Amino acid sequence: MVKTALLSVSDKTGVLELAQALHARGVKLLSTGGTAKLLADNGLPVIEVANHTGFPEMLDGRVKTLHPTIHGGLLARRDLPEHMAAIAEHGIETIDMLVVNLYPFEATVAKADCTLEDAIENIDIGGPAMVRSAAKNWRDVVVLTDANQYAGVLAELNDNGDVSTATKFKLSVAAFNRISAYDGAISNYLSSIGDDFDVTQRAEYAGQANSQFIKVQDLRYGENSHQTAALYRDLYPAPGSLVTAVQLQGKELSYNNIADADAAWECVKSFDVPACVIIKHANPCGVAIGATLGEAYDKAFKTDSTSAFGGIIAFNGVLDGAAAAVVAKQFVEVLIATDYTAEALEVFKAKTNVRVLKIDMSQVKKSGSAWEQGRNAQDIKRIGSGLLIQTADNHEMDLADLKVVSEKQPTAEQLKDMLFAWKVAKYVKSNAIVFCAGGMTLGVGAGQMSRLDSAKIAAIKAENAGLSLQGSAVASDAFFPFRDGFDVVVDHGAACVIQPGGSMRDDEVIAAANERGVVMVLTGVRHFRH
Ligand code: 93A
Repeated sequence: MVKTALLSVSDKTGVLELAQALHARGVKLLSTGGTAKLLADNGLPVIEVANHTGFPEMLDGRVKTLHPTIHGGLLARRDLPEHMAAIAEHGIETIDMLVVNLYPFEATVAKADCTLEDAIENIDIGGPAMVRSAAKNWRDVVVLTDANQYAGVLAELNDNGDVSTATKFKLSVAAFNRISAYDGAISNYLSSIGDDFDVTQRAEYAGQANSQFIKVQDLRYGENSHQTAALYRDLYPAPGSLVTAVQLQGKELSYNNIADADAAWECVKSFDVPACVIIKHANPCGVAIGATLGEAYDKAFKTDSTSAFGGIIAFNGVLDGAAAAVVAKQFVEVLIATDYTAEALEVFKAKTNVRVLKIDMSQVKKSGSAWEQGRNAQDIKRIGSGLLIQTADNHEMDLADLKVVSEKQPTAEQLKDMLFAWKVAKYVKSNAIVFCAGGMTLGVGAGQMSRLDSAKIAAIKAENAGLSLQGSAVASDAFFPFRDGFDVVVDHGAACVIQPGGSMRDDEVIAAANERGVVMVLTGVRHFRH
């Protein structure tokens, strides 16, 4: 039987109605300052915790409920005579229901102007302590930690005069889950600050050290229609990341749309000149840079116009009406840009299915003219009953690290082409072979188990698109284990090759470059992507 309830909530939603219903059932109400005031102002007979314990609230409210009279009342096991005798000896009454929601720590640190002091003051101590006491003693105490639980518990009380053991256990589990999430948020926030405790702006730590996720939405299904799925985002998403996108129009995003949109966006935002990336099945099927986004799109589309059908297209700038009109000629699933002109939006209005996403980059720091990548971003992959976690592949090529290992030196134009190809290869699933020239992809070989096959496929795709590979640049995401893959790309016209190096047979591969009069540049870093 619920005879006494203690209510102490920061979020007062629904608490008055709950207290009224409890009072109507003859339940004695105990409460803390703000909550007690709300109940008293609405005519409910409520006993302030300070009066109940005989100990005043102190230290600006930091000590309110941290008192043996409260915790004894919550923790005493009703089935143990020694427990009941002990509390009786100290004049402690049992508390059968606890209604608590915590200081809004998560909401506080999510504010852009949150200071460390704000965050610290919003770490609830007394609330979680009571929740833990009640949840530990779950057979005897009903613990409510979310306004969504009130109606169900009241209905059960009204129907049966008590709350079932099964419900009490569920509520206890929910209570410990809440405390765990709350402590996780505190630990994440503080960890992300590191040594930099003078930090005041949330943006300073956004995107770092995240291990807590918030559900954004359920998705209609997963990769296939028999799979269920949902989208979660980091508690503190990095500004300019895909999860910060605003959908301006179009059908609901699917699981595959989101995965591909992320691949497109991550690739396109790595360029510091107007660029366009077209993605199909997680791989770029066209990437190009140009004087304008429209030009970049034209070139990207030419790489593989067959695969581009139904693609996900991303731009690293504001899309204007002229470019939008050209893009709208093809079947596009998802469009991403930093913004759109009114004319561009008008073009897509008629195409109501096209999902148009806008990603605000105004909060993203720049190094030179390029957007900075999120610091310490994590890459997480689920495996059977486990996780693989790594720092994201944010390695940026430093020109000084490039080593020309061939006798032939690259021209300025070849160097540009190779660096472009290298940038693209980073976003192509391994084994990746990418032919490029003039700031556009010519053939992309992706996701093959052998580098040799990726090389052949990249060449076939260029041929299918009617693109010449004569004098082209090739990037390979990892070293050539044998000279065979290298020979294939040169057979098809490659004049310069950029690759990490590091193979046991580097000498053989470099000798092949010299034999065939091709430029070879080593990066010393590989970009596997699985
Ligand atoms: O400052 S506390 O950590 N110390 C306490 O003893 C304490 N007791 C309850 N925070 C404490 N609370 C929290 O106060 C509750 O978790 C709840 O979020 C809030 C309700 O305060 P009020 O009723 O004054 O609005």
